[in-house]
Amino acid sequence: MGRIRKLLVANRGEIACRVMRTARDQGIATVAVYSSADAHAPHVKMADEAVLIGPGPVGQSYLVPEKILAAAAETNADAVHPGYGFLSENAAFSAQVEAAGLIFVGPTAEAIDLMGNKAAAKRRMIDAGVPCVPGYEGENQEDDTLIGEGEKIGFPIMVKAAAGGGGRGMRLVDAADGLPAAISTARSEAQNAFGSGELILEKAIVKPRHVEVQVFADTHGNVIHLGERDCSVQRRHQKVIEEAPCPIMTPELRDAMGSAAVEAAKSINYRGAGTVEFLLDSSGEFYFLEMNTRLQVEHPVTEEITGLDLVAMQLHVAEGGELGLAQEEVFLDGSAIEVRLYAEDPANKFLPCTGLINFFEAPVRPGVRIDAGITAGQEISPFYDPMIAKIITYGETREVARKLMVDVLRETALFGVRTNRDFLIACLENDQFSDGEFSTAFIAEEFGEDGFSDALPSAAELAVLGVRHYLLDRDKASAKSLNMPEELLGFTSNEHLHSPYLLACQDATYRVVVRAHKDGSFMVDVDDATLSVVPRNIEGARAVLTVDGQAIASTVHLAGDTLHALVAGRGMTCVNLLAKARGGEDGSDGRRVLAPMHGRVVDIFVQSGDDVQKGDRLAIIEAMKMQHDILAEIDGSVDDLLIAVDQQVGADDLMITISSEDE
Ligand code: MV4
Repeated sequence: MGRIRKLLVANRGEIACRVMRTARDQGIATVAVYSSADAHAPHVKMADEAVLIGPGPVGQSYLVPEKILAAAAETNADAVHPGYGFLSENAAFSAQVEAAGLIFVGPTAEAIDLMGNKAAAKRRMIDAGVPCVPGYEGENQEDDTLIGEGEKIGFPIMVKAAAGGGGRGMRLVDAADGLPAAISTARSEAQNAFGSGELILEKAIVKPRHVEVQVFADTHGNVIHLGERDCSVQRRHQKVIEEAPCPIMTPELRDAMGSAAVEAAKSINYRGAGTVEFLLDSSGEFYFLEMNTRLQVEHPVTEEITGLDLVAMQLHVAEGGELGLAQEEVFLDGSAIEVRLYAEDPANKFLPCTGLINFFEAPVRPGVRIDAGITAGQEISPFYDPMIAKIITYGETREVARKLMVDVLRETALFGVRTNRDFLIACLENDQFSDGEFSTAFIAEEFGEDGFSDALPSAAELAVLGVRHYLLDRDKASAKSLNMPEELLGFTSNEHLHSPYLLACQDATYRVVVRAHKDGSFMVDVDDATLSVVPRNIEGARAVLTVDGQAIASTVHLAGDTLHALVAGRGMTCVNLLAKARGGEDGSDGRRVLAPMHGRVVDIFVQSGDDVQKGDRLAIIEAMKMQHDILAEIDGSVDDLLIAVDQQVGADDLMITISSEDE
């Protein structure tokens, strides 16, 4: 094994970017692989070279070892980092990479294979003296044997597929009479899902915490642990919030769990980064669950409290280097929390959402780290995981990190797809969470299984939405005509200008009337209430308005008819139904796409001859520091493209012509 000069990253999104960042820091050249759905993705832009490996579906691109190996050969890469997911825990892939004479930045095929089978892994752990949940993990899979063993264990029992993982193929059985049926359905499900019907049985631990230990091993026999992470806040086996250290950890328990994790890694001759998962019960007993043989999504919280770069350590160990860090030299300092920002709809059973991200701004300040693999202007496609970004905060204490996270999330404006942002804030502000007193049942118990609805907007928030709408309309009007009569701009001599809005917002409709005063303030009617609004500070997309004396921050982005807004830290989307009803008021009839205002073309997404559908984004114009999407109003095909990137356009300039099929 020698030095890595060129690293191929067999992944996409934030983890591909994360790995490349360290490689670049170390002077290692990087190769990205990408599917055609990811042609404009950040990981492709970030790499020194990029190889197209197939169409969007993972089965034809990121999951095909041959395509990755061909890309490595073509670019002369000498090492492959698998990231997480995809091929990262595929034993055959590790072997294939090595057979091709390349370094696999991960464990051997044997270690991956062994940990991929719960029965074999558990037998090995029991031999190594690692505490395991009492149960049955024998080779005899006869019904009578399993039922007899189940009765010995005592109920409730977990029936798990030996080849499963992460909660897939798992069943809880409360009493003896349910066991035979659970065994037969679990077996056939496991056979279908994993190609093996092998089962294990375990005593069920009630409301455990999920605590996992980060381990690291080199190829010289050195194995250390880097402390633990608490990942109990999960929804249907998908992690939502992770933190380090575990809030209820003691030095004694950490030593015991850490030593058990190190023994686990030693017993399988492990190398590289690994995670040993434990269940921790309410009495403080812990039990080995499984070992993940990859770098994990939540590794940043460990990096934050140890000050180590886990990817750098992976690369070093993969080159054959020694860890060079003894257990006594690992110090855990402070507290870190990570949340996973997903494109999903908490109000609709958390279903994943797809679509264009047209605005993404998160505050970057000391103690805040954002690992994102997507930028504004990019699509969340249906092919991949809906995780948009990981936000990590660090503080001297857990409470500092928690409060900082709430603030950061409140200020994170992400428009275009629904996200779990508000749900994350609700979790972080829940008393159980802030007390550190939670288990894997936290989300189900506190929020229910299938939904989380946003609160309805308050009158003050609606007043903000109304005024921001009004200001955008006024800017648009003034951009169209620089010598417009003052009264149209809202500065009438004595009469108030009266602008009615009908805002469809969070499933309800509100009548909001904005009356502009000549001193720049507003009176706003929201249904039956009247509020006074005074602009304090307006800077591009962001503004602070005082509503009846209370300062409210907001960030807005107008995409077509829809105003995406972050108001007082809450995300909301509203459509002005009156403007929608007026339609075509600006003279473009869909076939002739006119510039809505004076501005600069920052991006163009179509070429002559492209077919477009109503709603497709054609271009982006920037005016007054705000970006405006130009959307197709009709289905058709692009005839003329009269603009170029960076060109200035005037209001009502013809930019694009579209011919529709039914002409
Ligand atoms: C368990 C358990 C209770 N008792 N095993 C779920 C994911 C998979 N890695 C193992 N899982 C569990 N195994 C026994 N014997 C409870 C869970 C469990 C869980 C574990 C970790 C994190 C979240 C969880 C949510 C529900 C159930």
